[in-house]
Amino acid sequence: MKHRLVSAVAICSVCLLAGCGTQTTTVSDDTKGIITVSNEIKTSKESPASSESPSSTESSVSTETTVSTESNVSNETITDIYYSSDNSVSLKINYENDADDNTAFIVDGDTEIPVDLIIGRYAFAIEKKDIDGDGEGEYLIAENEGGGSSCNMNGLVIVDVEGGETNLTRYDSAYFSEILSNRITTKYDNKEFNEIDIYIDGERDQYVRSVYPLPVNEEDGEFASFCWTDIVYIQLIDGEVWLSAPAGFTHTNNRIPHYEEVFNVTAPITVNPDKTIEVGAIRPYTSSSLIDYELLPIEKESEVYSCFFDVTHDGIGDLIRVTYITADDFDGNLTENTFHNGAFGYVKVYSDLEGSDYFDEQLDKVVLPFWGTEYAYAHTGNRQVFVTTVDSKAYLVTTSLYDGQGSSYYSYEVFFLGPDMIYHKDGARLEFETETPPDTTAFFEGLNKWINEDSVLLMAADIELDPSMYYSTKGNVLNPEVYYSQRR
Ligand SMILES: [Ca+2]
Ligand SMILES: [Ca+2]
Repeated sequence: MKHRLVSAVAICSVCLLAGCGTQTTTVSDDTKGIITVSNEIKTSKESPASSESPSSTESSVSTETTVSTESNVSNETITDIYYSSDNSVSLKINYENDADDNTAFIVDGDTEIPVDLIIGRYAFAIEKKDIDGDGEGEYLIAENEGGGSSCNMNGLVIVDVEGGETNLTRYDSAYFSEILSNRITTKYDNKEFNEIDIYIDGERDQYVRSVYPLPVNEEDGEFASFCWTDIVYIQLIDGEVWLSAPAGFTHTNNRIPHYEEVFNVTAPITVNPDKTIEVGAIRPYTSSSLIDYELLPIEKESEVYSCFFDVTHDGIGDLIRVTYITADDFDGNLTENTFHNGAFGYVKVYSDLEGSDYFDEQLDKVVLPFWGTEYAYAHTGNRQVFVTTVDSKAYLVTTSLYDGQGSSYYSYEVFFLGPDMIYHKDGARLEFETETPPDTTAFFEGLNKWINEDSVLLMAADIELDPSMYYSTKGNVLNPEVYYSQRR
């Protein structure tokens, strides 16, 4: 309730002090944190700051500073401009000495539309998209209610400009915090090992089985709950809206959330034509989804294949490498090995390296992989990874097709990457007794939608097949069909 109250006050003060037209309606739905505000727009004769538009390889935020010398009191306006992904529209935020005087404008061609945003710091975003299907674009804005070192609160605002009126539909950060709190629950039964089971929509998560809170400080007491109130991100990626947040831990005697050692969640947000929204499947990820390992002194990691795909969807190719590990055996001969946690090798993604010089041998010492997975002959390393491009966007696909000891586990995950986040686009899971398989047609049809002639099989380790290891090399790039056709 606290955040919601603050939000409502902030809206009023911004609107009054900004003098941003006539507020014709204010509808507040306290149960949902949705607030609709409507006000008139003005058309600016100033040209938009399109010359400030950054190229796609640069940060999409630029800052202009205007210093007025008219009065003795320093009167400095700092302007942040946030561009849409195609640079066609932007959001201009003017920061004044008195935060109550801050103003926000949508800049669309020659039109400047004042918009009653809650104006915190940083992390705004804007996209234009036809939400209601009337042929006219609405604006999706990730609004920043406030930010700091361990605090970031985004809300989602849908701005519809119609007949000279600007209608805002707002879902504030408290609205999303509440959804996360309600849909993510925990069981802390294994206190001996500080293990916490995560349940999403009542179902125990298969992949993030447990998380480890900070070593419990005796004064703090023990783990109390997850907390979603201080950091909530709304991201506009590829014209889609995503919710993401790290889990904060609170302790029984200390309710200030800790964000170290956290797991993150992401969920797609569907914006309906009537401007209602739905938060889709919530997916948790730990930092161990990324890669963290050290080779033994006798081991050597070599690249067998590399390619560039933009799996972070920021316009710059990301380096994807497939490696294998060799080691000196007891007689000093170089052998393929399974010493290193049974790993045969790795698939690793390094963000945004296309066009830059890098040195194979030194790469891991200079740049940390953004994402990675090991693979091995052993059943624990039994997995497959390919990279694919669908609708001009690159995705990583991981599958696990495993039959063993009478049980079968089939799964696939389609995702793209962001900092510490995995944005899950599609996936399915099947678990069955190998002797009595269910109809797997739907599973493979779903997977096949992501395979096309440009897809690259990075590697497939599968002990059920002979050969049990496939991977692309520079001279022989494999299509995933080479492997999956045998598994259908
Ligand atoms: Ca529309
Ligand atoms: Ca990229």
